[in-house]
Amino acid sequence: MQRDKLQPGIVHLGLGAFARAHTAVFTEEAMLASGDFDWGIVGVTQRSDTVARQLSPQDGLFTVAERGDGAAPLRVVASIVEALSGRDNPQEVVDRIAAESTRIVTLTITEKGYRFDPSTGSLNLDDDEVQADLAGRAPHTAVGQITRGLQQRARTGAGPITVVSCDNLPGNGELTRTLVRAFAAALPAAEGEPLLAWLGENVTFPSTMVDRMVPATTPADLDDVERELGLRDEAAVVAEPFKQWVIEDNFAAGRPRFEDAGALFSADVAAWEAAKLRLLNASHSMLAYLGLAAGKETISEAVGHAAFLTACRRMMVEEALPTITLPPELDGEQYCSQVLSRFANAALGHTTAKVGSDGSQKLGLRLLPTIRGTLAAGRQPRWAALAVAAWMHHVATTPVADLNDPLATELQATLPATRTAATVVPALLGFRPIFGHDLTQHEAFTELLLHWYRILETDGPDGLGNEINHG
Ligand code: CS2
Repeated sequence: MQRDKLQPGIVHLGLGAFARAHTAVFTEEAMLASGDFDWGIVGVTQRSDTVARQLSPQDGLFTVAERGDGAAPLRVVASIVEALSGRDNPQEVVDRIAAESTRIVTLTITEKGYRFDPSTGSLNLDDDEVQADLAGRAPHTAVGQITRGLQQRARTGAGPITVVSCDNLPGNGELTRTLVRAFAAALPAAEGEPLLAWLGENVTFPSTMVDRMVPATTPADLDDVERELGLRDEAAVVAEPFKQWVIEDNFAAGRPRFEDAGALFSADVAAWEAAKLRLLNASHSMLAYLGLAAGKETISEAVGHAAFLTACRRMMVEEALPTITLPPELDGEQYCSQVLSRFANAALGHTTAKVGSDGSQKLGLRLLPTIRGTLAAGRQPRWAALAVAAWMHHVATTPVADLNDPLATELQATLPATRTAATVVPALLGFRPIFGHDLTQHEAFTELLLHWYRILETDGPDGLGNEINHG
């Protein structure tokens, strides 16, 4: 890539390992294949400045090291033209979004970064950070940064722009649009009303489905890359060879030719996203919590446990597949087998702790739709209930300081001092931000949770293995 040709055109919020191994790679490939170099990325870190500090002295360059069968040689990616710490330069982030040259904002901020209230599906206006952004400080939340950036664009006449969510959320484009509009609507009317009108005319929010397994980079990964590359790269990332991006083609101000990089443009992103969340992400979470209960450090070790593999496959085939409509291009059985073999990639080192983090934000999107759909069809969501019971066990047996979840304190506060199936299951099932109101009413579902939880607490993973194999 001739970097002097590269012009900034994209602001990316959330510069974690996933963004570097996915979005930045697709963007670079699209620019190389098409010769249109107007899509350099200004990357913004959200909560911590680490990645900005690692990338800046390297001029934004970093290595992607694929791990597993079919891995390509090391690759140095050059599509990031600048890395900014959003925490330390909040006004700069607004200015970059508002710059005339910026035509796309992409986001990988994880589920919790959206600060939405699952009970209303809209912005959590009680959130302290959201309130502080609304009160007029240089914004710290992603939704605040985007909305203030768009507001400045509207004022300066910088023109239309597209906001692209790349997180694992159903209808992520529509959700982002709802949150941005909710932020604008919560501003004083004299500011909010003209902004809402401008948004309607000038900003699109296509939905996307993103897929690539990208673990957190470890010091050992950096040493391996150094040996292979002959240079120390503090911002290197490791990833599986597979990558996929399905995008709704609804861009307000042009876009890179992502199709030249292998992305698929589709009018049916919702079906792709449902398939991915309820097959891949749901079983990922299941393996993470079963794996944590059995002392397995990585997803590949967890899926290597024969009974866990069976439970996972049966959840996908017997419960998730019958409750979704697949996009016509996708063969369900083949997709499930491919997902399981991707999980088995031992070279990736994807940890159960990482995938098991933020369960309160993930369960409702990945597992509960399958449970609700199966119950509505008059069947027992036996396997999905096992995944939820394993999550409950994880929450109830992990000290609050070690529970990696934005709602760790609230979850622990709902739990009684004596923790057995009979106390933990109803307490956690009554936790409304995750389970809402309907699921507590389902006796059959509660029974399934109690059944699995009892086995986990009394017989441990071996007993669980027997029960799964005979189930
Ligand atoms: C994982 C995902 O950490 C998690 O919750 O399930 O990050 C998963 O690796 C990606 O969605 C794969 O595309």
